[in-house]
Amino acid sequence: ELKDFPDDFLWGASTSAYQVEGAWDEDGKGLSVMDVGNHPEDVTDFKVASDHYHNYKKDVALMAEMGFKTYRFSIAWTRIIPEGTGEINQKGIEFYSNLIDELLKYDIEPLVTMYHFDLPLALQKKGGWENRETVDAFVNYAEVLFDEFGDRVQYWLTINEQNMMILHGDALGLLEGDPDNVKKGLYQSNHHMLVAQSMVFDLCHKKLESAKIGPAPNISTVYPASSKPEDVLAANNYSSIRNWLYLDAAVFGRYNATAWSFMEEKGIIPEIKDGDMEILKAGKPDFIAFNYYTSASVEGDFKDEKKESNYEGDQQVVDNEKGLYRRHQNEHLEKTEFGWEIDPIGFRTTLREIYSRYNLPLIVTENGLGAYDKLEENDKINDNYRIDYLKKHIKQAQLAITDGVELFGYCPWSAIDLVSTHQGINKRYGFIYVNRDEFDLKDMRRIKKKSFHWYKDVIESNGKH
Ligand code: BGP
Repeated sequence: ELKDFPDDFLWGASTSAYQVEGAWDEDGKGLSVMDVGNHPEDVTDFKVASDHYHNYKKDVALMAEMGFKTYRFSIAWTRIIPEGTGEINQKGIEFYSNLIDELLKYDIEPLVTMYHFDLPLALQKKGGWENRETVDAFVNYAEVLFDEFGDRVQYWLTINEQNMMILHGDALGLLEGDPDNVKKGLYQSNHHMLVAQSMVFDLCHKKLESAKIGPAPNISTVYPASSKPEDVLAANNYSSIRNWLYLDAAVFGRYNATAWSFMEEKGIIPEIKDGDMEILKAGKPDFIAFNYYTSASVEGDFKDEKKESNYEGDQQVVDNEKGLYRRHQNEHLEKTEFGWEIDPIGFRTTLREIYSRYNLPLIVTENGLGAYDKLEENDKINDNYRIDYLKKHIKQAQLAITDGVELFGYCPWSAIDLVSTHQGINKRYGFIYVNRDEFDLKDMRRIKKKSFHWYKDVIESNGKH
């Protein structure tokens, strides 16, 4: 028999600072790598975004109307500490303090990501995460957040999609320099992020008695293209390198053996300082947050070097790793307008895999469908495709709970329309429409989509819709 969602289940939705706030250079904010990234000519940058910075009260009121129990947002490091280290910007503190108070006014639990892709540019110029000093900068920044907001924030997330930053480092502003050394640099950055994260887990527990903290990678189950042993092995390779490398380090405090041997073979073992492995062991998360959009499929047949992969989407699948895995288009799945495969059952499998491996409570911090929504007459947006996607995933979440998975919250991407990481504002994810185009800001009006009303019913009925 189907189990219900727990009574105190955290229904909500997510955003990130650089994608939603705008006000990129206001009130003392420093520049982040996202402010200076190269954008394709037909895609908007993050300067104005959804102008949430000036509209947060209105936006939070709409979230409250949907009945949100939680709201997952990120804090822009560069609003708090414009140069990454050193001086603190009171105006930045004030903005997030007001946002948190506004949420609490409606009994919405703030779920705070400390760092969502937007590294301070000043730190990037000194080598970014490859530079060991960024570890201390991050721990110092986290301490400021705990001091300023720890009295009101119970749930913390360290780093958004660290695994995607490493696997797609070039796309996320993390990369510079000699391409031959790029991988080595990325895996060094990865090590530093893991160390920084564990130190912050530890710091959180020392400073804040009842707060809870966890990592927020993008995790998805990996399918072999067939039952051929080579394909199954390839899926195991990819899952180790894509998923478990990150969570094994965060939870068990050790490197995943398969991922380690991959790093050895590539000659990209990071420099590990004395005491680092002890740090990884000491800092433990209270829960695991993860983002899930789709599953991944790979094959392991490398005999025919010239054979093209059948893969044609642009979703979050890693480049081929010769001898280990090659991406594969899963012919059993439908795709979104943007070519991302839709796999609700894979969501249930992913939930089970994470829970049985780590035995920690789970929360979903992103899940959703990007589409070109159409604003029709009388301000209607009939985003039935989004409702359909979310409905199927919620159903699978409930099945996972029935399987015994301890899931305590669900935050789809995104609460409100915002600028996609690579594809601009017209790849929309929100329950709330923002009336602007890539280059025409129009009136920035907020309009409730059909999914807004649907999600309100879902929350009201605790998932029965
Ligand atoms: C995740 C990121 C988000 C968001 C989302 C959708 O990887 O954490 O920041 O961008 O993907 O991706 P996209 O914007 O590319 O459609």
